[in-house]
Amino acid sequence: MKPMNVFVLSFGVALAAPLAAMAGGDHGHAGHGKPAATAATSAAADMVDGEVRKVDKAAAKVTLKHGEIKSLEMPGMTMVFQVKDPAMLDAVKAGDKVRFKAEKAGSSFVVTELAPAN
Ligand SMILES: [Cu+2]
Repeated sequence: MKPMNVFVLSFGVALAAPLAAMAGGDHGHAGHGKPAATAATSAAADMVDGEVRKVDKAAAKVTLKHGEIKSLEMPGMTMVFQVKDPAMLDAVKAGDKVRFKAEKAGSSFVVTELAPAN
């Protein structure tokens, strides 16, 4: 019976390891979005990937599904942004993949740069 006990023991260890790794990875979510972007030193480091959901040029607003925005300490989500200049919205439409830069202005967020992703 001894060999069986050894087998059960090592199986238990092998199973526990990946579970521990998963739990740890979850906690790291907020801080470890895109290592490549962190390494970049240019202004492009602040650019965030997003996808246009809705354009409201009359109100100077755009709804973006965006990835993590480190500078605003915001996780990925879909939300409405003001745009600095409504003319910025001429270049994009719903469904477009974009890269943008946003900053906090009072209680709202303003997109200061917006460009098609490709
Ligand atoms: Cu957001």
